Amino acid sequence: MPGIVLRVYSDFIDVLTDEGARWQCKVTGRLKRRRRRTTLIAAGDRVQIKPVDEARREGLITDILPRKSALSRRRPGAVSAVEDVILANPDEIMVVFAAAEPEPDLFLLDRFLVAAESSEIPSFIVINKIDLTGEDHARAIFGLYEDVGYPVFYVSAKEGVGVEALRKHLKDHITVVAGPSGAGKSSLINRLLPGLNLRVGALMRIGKGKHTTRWAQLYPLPSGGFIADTPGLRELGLWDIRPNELSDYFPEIRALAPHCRFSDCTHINEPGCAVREAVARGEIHPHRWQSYLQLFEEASETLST
Ligand SMILES: Nc1nc2c(ncn2[C@@H]2O[C@H](COP(=O)(O)OP(=O)(O)OP(=O)(O)O)[C@@H](O)[C@H]2O)c(=O)[nH]1
Ligand SMILES: [Mg+2]
Ligand SMILES: [Zn+2]
Repeated sequence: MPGIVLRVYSDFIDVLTDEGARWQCKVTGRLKRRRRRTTLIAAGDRVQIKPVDEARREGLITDILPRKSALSRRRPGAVSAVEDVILANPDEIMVVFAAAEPEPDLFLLDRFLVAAESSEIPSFIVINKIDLTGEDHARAIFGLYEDVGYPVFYVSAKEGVGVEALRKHLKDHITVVAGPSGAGKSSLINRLLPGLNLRVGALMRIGKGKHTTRWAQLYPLPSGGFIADTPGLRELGLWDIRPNELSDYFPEIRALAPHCRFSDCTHINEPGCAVREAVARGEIHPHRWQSYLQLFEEASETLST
């Protein structure tokens, strides 16, 4: 029976079959022994299952289909480069950051956007907790992303502000909700899907490195499709990005690159670089330029491993 993985927790995998039944499954030993440099199975993966116990809806996963896309990072702490799949087969990425608590880390935000661009998955940004700062203050911080061309929604999960506009934006496909811990991802999903009652973190926990959401999990939307909650990430190492392709993943740099003198310009030190000229004229935001330089260096360093 074909189905989709709703969540993976330790050895158990919840699968929703295309017929709409929920099964608790394990993976066959044969699949586990496959050589791989990526996550064996992740929420969002398409699978084939066979029943083991019909009455208890327990089954075995006999095949994991190739992923058509993935939101991934480099597995933290791995000796050699290993892909850590956050969610398999997302159609869209909703990047959630808080206007405050935790303080916004724009470098981390750029990493999420670059991860999305490199996987060719459309993304949009949601700034939560505007009740703490006011919308104007939030726009002053994040408005630069609107200038780059990303849709930005300003919301408060706590007060329900902006949630309707967000709901209208969701399509009947898989939207993965990603961002730092404590940004309010689960709180927002609770607003979007009343009755779900996902666990949200206690305020006192923020900043102490505790994650409230422990597994990525898909939730069916009444309008069709799924929304996927994921655990908050503190770091997002680049996965499979070469330095010379990085400029493709910054839309405002990508747009100018054809005007550089050299077609393979990396915009670091080549003469006749249209990108650096735009930086000098203030047409590329200084923060985004710093981010580009930092990620370029990181991509150059990890190239060899
Ligand atoms: N003031 C305010 N607090 C919020 C808002 N949304 C969420 N919070 C609080 O922020 C804290 C974290 O919320 P969560 O929804 O658990 O955050 P998360 O992004 O799911 O965190 P992880 O699961 O750890 O990744 C909780 O104490 C929420 O009550 C908001 O709009 N305004
Ligand atoms: Mg959560
Ligand atoms: Zn250039």
